[in-house]
Amino acid sequence: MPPGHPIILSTWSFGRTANAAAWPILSAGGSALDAVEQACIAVEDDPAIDSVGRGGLPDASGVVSLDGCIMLSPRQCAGVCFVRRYGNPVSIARRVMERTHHLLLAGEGAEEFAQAQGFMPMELLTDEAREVWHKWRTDPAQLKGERYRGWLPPRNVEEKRGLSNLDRAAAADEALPHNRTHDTIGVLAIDARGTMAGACSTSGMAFKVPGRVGDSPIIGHGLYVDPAAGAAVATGTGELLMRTCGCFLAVELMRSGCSPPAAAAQTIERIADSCEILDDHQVGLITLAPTGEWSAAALRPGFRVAVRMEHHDGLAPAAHICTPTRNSHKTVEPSQ
Ligand code: SD4
Repeated sequence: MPPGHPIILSTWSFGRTANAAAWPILSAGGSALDAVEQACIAVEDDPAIDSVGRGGLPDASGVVSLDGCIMLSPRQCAGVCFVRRYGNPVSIARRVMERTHHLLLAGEGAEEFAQAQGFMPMELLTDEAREVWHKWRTDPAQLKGERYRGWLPPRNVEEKRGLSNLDRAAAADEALPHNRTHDTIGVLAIDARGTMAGACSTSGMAFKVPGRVGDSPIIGHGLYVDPAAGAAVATGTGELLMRTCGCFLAVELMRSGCSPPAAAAQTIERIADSCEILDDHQVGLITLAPTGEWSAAALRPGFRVAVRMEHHDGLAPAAHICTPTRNSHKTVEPSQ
């Protein structure tokens, strides 16, 4: 993107809220780093959004744990995971990036670091989220351990209660079963000076096994930014992205000459080739080149990207949806 023309891209319909919070920063000549942080904060701080920040649905034991990361370049990035007492993981991750030599802080250590940095602790579990968890916990199918396969959480529930807040045009697609749990806020931006940054934030899978951490706080899995090659951010079933180092793969494809549409499409096809894809799995991936060219791909229909730039503020569907016949995974028998 030529300097002077900022752009911000955020996952899902609530990405418009994120973009609206960040646009004043970008349009006033502010930094992409501030913009992506502010975009995530806007969604983290909305208790009505039950897949990010305070108000997120809890794990199987009823505890909310948050993950997030932020990235400017391989030298400037960090994440935090399994944060149970602070509501803005992306801001804590930014402090880890700016004030430590570490890349990832987890659990109690991340919380102690947040406290030392002056962040205010808060209760992340809202009454509404507790009620949804309680219903899940007492669901006969869950108690029998069949429908949810023991400890495996039911997928695709995270966005249910947020639907009333969604753009009406997108709501029908996003109500499809495979789109309902996949609501990480992932953001990529280029500022007026041409600097790229990215961030993502999530409460992860609803009713996950306590201790489960997904792709969103892990550099290279849920987010990757390399000013020399491009940036990618992802949402959806974290395990699929982690099995393939999804965002790193997308950026490496751009480094080796792929356009953003080709890099996004090839990454999604690789995921489908490498992993067992269940009916309600979803992955959405946004790719952005340093030139400002961007694209998105998804395993299934329904993924949308909120796009904001000068004279444009809208929602766009993924340009590429996974080829359906590709979902044939193979397992490898270990040698005796
Ligand atoms: C995760 N990718 O924890 C994140 C969150 C998400 O549907 O998108 N959930 O797997």
